[in-house]
Amino acid sequence: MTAPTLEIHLTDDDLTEALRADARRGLTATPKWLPPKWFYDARGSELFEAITELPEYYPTRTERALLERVVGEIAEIARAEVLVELGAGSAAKTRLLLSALSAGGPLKTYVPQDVSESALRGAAAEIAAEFPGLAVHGVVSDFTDTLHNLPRGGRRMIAFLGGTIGNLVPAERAEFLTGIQRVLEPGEQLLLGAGLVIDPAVLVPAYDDAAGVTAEFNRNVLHVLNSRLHADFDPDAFAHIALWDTDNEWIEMRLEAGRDMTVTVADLDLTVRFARGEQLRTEISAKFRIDGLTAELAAAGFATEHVWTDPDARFALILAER
Ligand code: AVJ
Repeated sequence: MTAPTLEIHLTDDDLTEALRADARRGLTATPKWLPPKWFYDARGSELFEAITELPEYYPTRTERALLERVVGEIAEIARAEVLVELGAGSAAKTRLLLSALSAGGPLKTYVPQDVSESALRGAAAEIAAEFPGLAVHGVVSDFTDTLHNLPRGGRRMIAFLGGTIGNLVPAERAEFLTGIQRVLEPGEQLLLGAGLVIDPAVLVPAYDDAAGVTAEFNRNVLHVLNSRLHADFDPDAFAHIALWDTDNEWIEMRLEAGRDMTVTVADLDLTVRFARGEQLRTEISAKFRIDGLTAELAAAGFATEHVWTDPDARFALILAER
């Protein structure tokens, strides 16, 4: 086995700098908001892993079962030499893809990308040990602006799984998909996992579980502000809210202030006032209709080759070609 290599385009200082900018912008806006990527420090990543095991949170297990069922077909159509996985994290679903793509296929290289160096280091080492014939080259970067750092050479498939595309608003999605289209050569592919619009009675509990794990995950963004920017939020004074926005067809998570409060973000020299009942938006998680998503892909220069869905039509895997 060859030892995995790691390329770092994003340092801890870069992350702090980006959080400073996002916090200043979001906390001084009306209404207040924060981007969802700041949930994921070590504790937030653990809480997310716990969410994926909740009875109410269907997306992860649905996508995994679907991937298990169709991964052979994907490998046959894709015939990729390089698998690039955006937001690879712990690379849990990747094994399925790697096994299928390397079984008799031309796969030579795996390129996991993530913002978390520690998650990536661990995952890259494990994968390299499990797939001795594979070159593993990790990239620590922010997927929204570091696509140009992805290695070239060899027929590539970029996988973006888990439904994370739903964290982007339509304009951001267009920019993101166009960015991917630009780094790909004609004939190279994108494998996209996306949650579908379903009954809100199933959807909403997935983001508002009975055990309160999602609530704790939501409040974790305040813990991140406290530790990274020396803010003095009292996270427990905020209530978790998850609602289905029928017009935009997305889940919106918010944190609602339980009382009037004045919060200081020391590293920003910023004082933020919350009125009792005021809500801070922390995430959107858009759900899609197949037609809408293939249209968005087409607008970004992708031709949809194949769409697979689970039996309940809750989740889709889409293979699209540049
Ligand atoms: C990791 C972005 C796919 O939107 O479903 C889980 C994050 N938020 N519960 C999602 C999340 C609340 C998740 N993604």
